[in-house]
Amino acid sequence: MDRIFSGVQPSGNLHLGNYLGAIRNFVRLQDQYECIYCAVDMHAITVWQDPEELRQSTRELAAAFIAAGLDPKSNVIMNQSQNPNHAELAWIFNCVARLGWLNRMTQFKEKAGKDRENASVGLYAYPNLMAADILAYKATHVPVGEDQKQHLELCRDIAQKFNHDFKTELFPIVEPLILGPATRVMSLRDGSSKMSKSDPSDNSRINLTDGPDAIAQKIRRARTDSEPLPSEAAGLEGRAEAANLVGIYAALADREIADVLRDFGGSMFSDFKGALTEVAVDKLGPIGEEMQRLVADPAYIDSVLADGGARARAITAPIMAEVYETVGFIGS
Ligand code: AQP
Repeated sequence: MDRIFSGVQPSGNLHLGNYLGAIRNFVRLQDQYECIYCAVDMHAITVWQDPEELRQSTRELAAAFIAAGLDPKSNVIMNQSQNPNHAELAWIFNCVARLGWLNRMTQFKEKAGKDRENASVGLYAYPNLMAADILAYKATHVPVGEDQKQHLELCRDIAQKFNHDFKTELFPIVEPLILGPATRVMSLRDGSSKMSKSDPSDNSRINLTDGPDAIAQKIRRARTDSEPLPSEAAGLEGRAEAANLVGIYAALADREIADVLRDFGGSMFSDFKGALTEVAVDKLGPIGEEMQRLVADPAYIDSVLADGGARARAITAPIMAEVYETVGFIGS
């Protein structure tokens, strides 16, 4: 059976983009693949995290995985730091990846911003750790949102260079799985920027823990234009905010965009926003409630993560032994 690895950073404010771009697809893929789903806490600390909040966000993310429908028995659910093989392989990949490759990564440029000199080395080398996360398991498929495409291309380059340099076929060339009509959910306040955990405006995103009132208020306040909705997808061209809301509706209602526009073409946003609120509350409400129930039992969450960690280490140990042998290290 092919193997999936994917991760989400436990950096708080888990949102609708993380759900539609990643977590929901994890759930849909769990019956077709052997899956490892990870709260990537080592990625999270590439920017400052308060230790107690990191612990809390890690448990919240594990709760979101389970509340969204992932079975912790048939999938590995863990936090990244439970398995030191990720960091170990990342070091080897630091020696395989080229500076020029990392210099092209747009996410580093966006996150480091103008204060590049002050960014952590970890933030810069983040894609090498991401490649190690995936390849330590010889995972073949990685479900992600659109924004991670470039990092996955780098992961393929690293696998290819390692295999070439050491004359081996040790690492698979991974395939991204970018699925559904909402692979890049945009901010509710600005249709040109991605919905993101780190956006200072809470109104820019729908958090998975938002209750019905907060969801309704954020959708009501979501930026739109003054035109009615078009009847065909082509009419969304150049209307980023409208396209975003229609894409979110289609994803949550499990319908095609064309089909949604057949129903809502000609409607004003006030009507459409009412329908969007209904479907968002209907789909996200039960997940948020279940998350709250689960995080109230940290001992249970920690046991899921520890069990996942042990199973993860058992998968990567023989792969790391192969890597050591290939690279010329003595020991295991
Ligand atoms: N807006 C989005 N639309 C669709 N998918 C998204 N993802 C993130 N934002 C969107 C997908 O969620 C998964 C986990 O992302 P991450 O936690 O690794 O970090 P990120 O991509 O940097 O996400 P954020 O939420 O925007 O965090 P910050 O603000 O810290 O940068 C990935 O599969 C990602 O594609």
